[in-house]
Amino acid sequence: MVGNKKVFKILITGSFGSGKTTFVKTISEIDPLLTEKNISRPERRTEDKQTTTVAMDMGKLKVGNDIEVHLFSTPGQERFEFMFDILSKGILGAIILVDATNNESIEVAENLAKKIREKFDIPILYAVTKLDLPNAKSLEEIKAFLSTIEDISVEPLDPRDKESGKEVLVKLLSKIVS
Ligand SMILES: Nc1nc2c(ncn2[C@@H]2O[C@H](COP(=O)(O)OP(=O)(O)OP(=O)(O)O)[C@@H](O)[C@H]2O)c(=O)[nH]1
Ligand SMILES: [Mg+2]
Repeated sequence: MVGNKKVFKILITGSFGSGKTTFVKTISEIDPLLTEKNISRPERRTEDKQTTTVAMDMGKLKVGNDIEVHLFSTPGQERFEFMFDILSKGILGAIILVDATNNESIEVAENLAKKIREKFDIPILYAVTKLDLPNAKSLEEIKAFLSTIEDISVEPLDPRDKESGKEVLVKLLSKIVS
């Protein structure tokens, strides 16, 4: 609590390039703290994605009059995995992004959910990105793949779109306060 304000720390995680940084940039009301560096592995670099997160993204927004949300998002590359423990300290909820165009993203998301569940008893949501792209799996297909994991709902998300981003965040917040 800061005055009457409740501060909710939320973790955003998910596979490389699933849209974590885009999500924080889109919904943050402050200029977000970003740690982007040029991608060193050429096979991971595309015209649309030249940089990757090497430490974290941090953004903030207000929801209603008395909730302040602090968003922390992880790097997606395996070699920065150690940041997970640092960033997840004190989180009240987590959003795991699943890239609908990348099959590996599903397995990564499930492993992240397990990792969060081992340490925290908090609400988690899966948010599926890139559903508009021609090579994307459908939301239903992704739901079917993820259905073995207990009580984590699967929502569509376009991290480039503020309304879409806020909708997903509010769904998570309502689970936290209920
Ligand atoms: N068409 C489309 N593009 C998307 C969508 N979500 C994300 N992208 C694009 O995919 C790229 C994602 O890049 P980032 O936001 O850097 O992803 P990230 O998860 O932070 O990546 P790392 O930090 O490297 O793990 C950006 O170019 C986004 O514009 C989507 O729903 N539709
Ligand atoms: Mg990033």
